[in-house]
Amino acid sequence: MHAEPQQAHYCVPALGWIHTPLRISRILEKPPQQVACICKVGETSMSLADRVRYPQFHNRIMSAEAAAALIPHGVNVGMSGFTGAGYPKALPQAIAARAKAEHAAGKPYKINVWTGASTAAECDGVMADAHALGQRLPFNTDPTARKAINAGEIDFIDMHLSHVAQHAWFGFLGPMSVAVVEVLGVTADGLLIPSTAVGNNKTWLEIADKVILEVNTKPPAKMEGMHDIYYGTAIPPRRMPINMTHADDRIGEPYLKVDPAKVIAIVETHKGDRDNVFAAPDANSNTIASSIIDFLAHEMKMGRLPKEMLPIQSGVGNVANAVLAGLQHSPFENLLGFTEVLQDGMLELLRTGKMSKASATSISLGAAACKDFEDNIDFYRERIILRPQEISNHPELVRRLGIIAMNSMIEADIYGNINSTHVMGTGMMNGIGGSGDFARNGYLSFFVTPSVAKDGKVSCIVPMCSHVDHTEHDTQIIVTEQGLADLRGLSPKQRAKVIIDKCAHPDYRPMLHDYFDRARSQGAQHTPHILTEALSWHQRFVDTGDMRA
Ligand code: 0RQ
Repeated sequence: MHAEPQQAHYCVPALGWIHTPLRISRILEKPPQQVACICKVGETSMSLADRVRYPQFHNRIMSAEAAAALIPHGVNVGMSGFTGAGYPKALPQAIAARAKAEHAAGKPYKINVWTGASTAAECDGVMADAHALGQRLPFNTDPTARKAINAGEIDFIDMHLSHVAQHAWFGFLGPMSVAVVEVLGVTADGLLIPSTAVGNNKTWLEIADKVILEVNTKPPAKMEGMHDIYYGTAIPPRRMPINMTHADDRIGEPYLKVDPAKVIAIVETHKGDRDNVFAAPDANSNTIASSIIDFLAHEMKMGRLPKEMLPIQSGVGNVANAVLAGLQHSPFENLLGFTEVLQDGMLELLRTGKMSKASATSISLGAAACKDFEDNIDFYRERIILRPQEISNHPELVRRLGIIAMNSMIEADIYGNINSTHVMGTGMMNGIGGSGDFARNGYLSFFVTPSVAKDGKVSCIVPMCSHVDHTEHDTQIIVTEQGLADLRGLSPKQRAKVIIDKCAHPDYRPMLHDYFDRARSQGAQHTPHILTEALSWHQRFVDTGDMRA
């Protein structure tokens, strides 16, 4: 890349085709020596040449810095990425560097970033650290970005993941200037081979004015064929039913499409996804997992769950992973996954044959599972289907297929309302993610949590949730290490008794009974509350650091 500036041949497509570094240096306001490192037409590494088989794109290959220079201040940028997989790895760092340089020069530089779901430190983290993020949607797990969100610096919009693509299409979110999408390669026909996450990439490629492709040469090229990109979605009133009746149906095409004229830059990366480290399941997670599996077996015995079992959705986190690990030793066979994120636990079920096929929008693995996936890609390509998140999380499909939904929560109240997102009612944790898509529409919907947090100073069963993501109408079964509360067919007062007795920690059970008993002696009696006291437990934690009286 360090060719002589005078003889090299450079391109910055958005600025028109340019042949001298001097001209580029004027436009980008960088010295010619730096521009010499930016880009050179037709220069590709061997692996990149293998991956970008569409010759028309070769003269758009450039460095991440040059590509970042093409993204103006203040615009909406769609990025790939879903749960630490398939996010761009080079552009965000270049955008962060550019933001820092602009800020040092007294100029503003922020962009609004829309993704599929969470990314990683090298994406959200670096951009948040450089104060480069204005608005961010729909989900975030990065601690630096979370801090900026809770400091009020980033305008975070917490959305159901199935809503994002259609709201963008409806025009609710405004125009998208640039899409930055990680792909594994480009076919000779100009089709894009999707990466480890599909997320909202299809939509971003369709609605963005300009497209920057990050071609990642690290994930196995043999993932080609694993994806199923459905192009049949339309917006009302022309929407048609989605013709899928089994979780493992393929209804689309293996490639993403892009209008080649929109592609302004191709950037090479060679980097794995975020390493998703899972703690070995602890005693609480194992107890919760056993309760769920026993419950499912009982439901099958009672004829309320079909013998062939229904497809499983599992949220993120250690408890979710422990449930999947527990299924390994369950009596169920030929399981199907219909989920958004495929994590280590589900990969293991596929590996052992306990699960026959899994449908998701993202593969998010720890290092050992990632190696297994890469080493045995031919085996997994036949068993994993990666779809756009508007399909993996589609309420129509979740309801038709009869998904068993299992998601973690922050707290539940005695009536079964669920808070998945806010700590003490005000601080954003990660976002609602896909939990609402599955919880409301699933055949069975579980919410799980340890009964206490913060060394027992916080009860995860409270009189009233400090924020509600899933209402009592969407919650069927709550599970903690203390037990399982089956709320189906119960009135609010019946639910309160079951939740307190089965799920609350013994330290808090008498306090909850006391609250409920006193609430039942005043006010209306459908959903009894003492309004002046309902959030007093949270206030006590804020004031004293302990919810216990
Ligand atoms: O805080 O990290 O400071 O120790 O919350 O808690 O127990 O480690 O649980 O990692 O499974 O996450 C709901 C956040 C659970 C997650 C949530 C504190 C606790 C700890 C994490 P520390 P745990 P998990 C699929 C579906 C919403 C999205 C979703 C989530 C931290 O599962 O984001 O379901 N779900 N998506 O100490 C105060 C309480 C608390 C509490 C726990 N009651 N009050 N703090 N914590 N309970 C994926 C996608 O959609 C992409």
